[in-house]
Amino acid sequence: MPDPQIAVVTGAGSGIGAAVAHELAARSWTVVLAGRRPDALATVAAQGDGLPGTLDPAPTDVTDEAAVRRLFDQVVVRHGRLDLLFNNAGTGAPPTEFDETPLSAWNTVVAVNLTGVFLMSRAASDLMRRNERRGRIINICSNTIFAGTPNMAAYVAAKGGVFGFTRALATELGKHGITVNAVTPGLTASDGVMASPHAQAFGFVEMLQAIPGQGQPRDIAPAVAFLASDDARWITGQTLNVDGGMVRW
Ligand code: 4PL
Repeated sequence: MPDPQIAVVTGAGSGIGAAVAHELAARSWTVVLAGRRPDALATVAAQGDGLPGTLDPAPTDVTDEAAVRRLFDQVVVRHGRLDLLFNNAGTGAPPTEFDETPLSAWNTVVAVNLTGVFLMSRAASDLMRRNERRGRIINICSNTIFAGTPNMAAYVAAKGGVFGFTRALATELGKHGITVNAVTPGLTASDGVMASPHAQAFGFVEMLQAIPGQGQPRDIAPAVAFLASDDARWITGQTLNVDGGMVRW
């Protein structure tokens, strides 16, 4: 058996993060589950029992620089290297017109969705370079950056930042054998969305989709697994829209 490939997945305690962790474990990856809630990470690990790969919980807040450093120290000690960083952790805010968005909500949304991606990518690329292995970074963005979806300006702005950061990082890291790509899901029936007022928006987005139905985390995971695979080795700086055809651009 070849050595397993090692991934870090953020926001792994629920939704798209959990689905991607299971998809990678089904493909025999070792997946470090990063997230804030130890109980949720333990549940995701238990649900993956019986898959050929390994699920290794590592409680982490991606906005905390010291916690991010500890996470990658742990990756080195336990697994010795890193092949994939999947930046999935994200948060929304209650739907609000932009001029009624409190600064505190704006700052939280930017911290988790954008600054977290910066902190995680910086630490991960250090490790990928040091090990002189090819590496992959995949960022979860959102189709709202194309639609300009109303009443979520902080989120659209932060995800637009992720879109730009993906291109900038791809340019800088290509020479180190690291590809950087993004996936833009549409509204997805994840735990986070279903617990929020955004769950009310499915009727609207389904009206715009080419394919009827509600996007599920399992509909997003295979696209991420493809970008993580060697089949995607010549793809970098790209953004793949996975939304049932709501946005065509
Ligand atoms: C179309 O990523 O893609 C609402 C909330 N509507 O978070 C999203 C759409 C939301 C979306 C999203």
